[in-house]
Amino acid sequence: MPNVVVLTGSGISAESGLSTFRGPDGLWEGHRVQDVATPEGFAANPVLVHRFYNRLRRRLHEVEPNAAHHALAKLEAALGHQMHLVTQNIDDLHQRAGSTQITAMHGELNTIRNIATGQLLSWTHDVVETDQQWRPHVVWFGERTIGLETVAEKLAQADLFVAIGTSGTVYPANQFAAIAKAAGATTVEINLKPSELAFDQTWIGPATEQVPALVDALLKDS
Ligand code: BJW
Repeated sequence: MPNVVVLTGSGISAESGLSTFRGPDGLWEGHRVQDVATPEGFAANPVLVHRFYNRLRRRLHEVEPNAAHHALAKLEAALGHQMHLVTQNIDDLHQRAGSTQITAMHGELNTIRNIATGQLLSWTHDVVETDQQWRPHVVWFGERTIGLETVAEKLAQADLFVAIGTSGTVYPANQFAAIAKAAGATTVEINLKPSELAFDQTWIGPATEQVPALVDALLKDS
């Protein structure tokens, strides 16, 4: 059985109805990135930032995991601890599909963090817009990503690395394919169009078609 590391980005949730970040209908359309996705933006205007994330959090109640999320949960059920899922997404669709071995490296929309103490609280509804004690538990630009040590360990042991629905524009996730490759893994990308990163194989097409096909191929081989 191979050790598999899967990295997902917003493209895997697009067919569930959630916006990706970059592109014409991107999530940040109408907002400057520095206003809603940086600690400086939150310090300057917490009302705007809470309103932005409250709207995203509400949207989560309206969407469901798709065939790609379910296929990855099925792969984990077959491989157990030999599969690790690293997601850049802050939605909870992998968890709702049944994946459990997850590093949510950019945080989670359904968790808020106390700014003074660091305490985490599960939170599925609106935060009062004027609240300045609690912030979304998401990783903004310039902040340290979550669980990087675990990810580094998993990449070092990987036989197969698969990146799904990510543009590869954001550091440090855009380094993972090269790290896995250097450790001896085969690298595969699934995307509507190839990103600018180097992979051994590129599977072009929607995640809801390509991910179940890849998982079926892996399970047939193992
Ligand atoms: C489909 C599909 C379908 C569509 N099927 N595919 C210069 C200045 C300042 C900082 C930097 C700098 N240069 C580099 C940096 C570092 C910075 C960075 O990378 N910036 C670049 C953008 C320039 N990175 C950071 O700051 C990170 N932290 C860090 O480096 O810390 C260092 C540190 C160390 C020690 C102490 C302190 C610090 C943190 C990055 C945090 C990113 N956070 C965000 C926002 C989260 C909150 C929110 O939701 O608002 O995370 S940014 C945003 O981008 C989000 C995503 O997770 C991330 C990646 O985007 P993703 O998922 O790839 O989406 P898209 O839209 O780009 O791509 C979608 C893809 O899907 C496309 O390819 C489509 O084709 C595809 N697709 N439909 C298959 N159906």
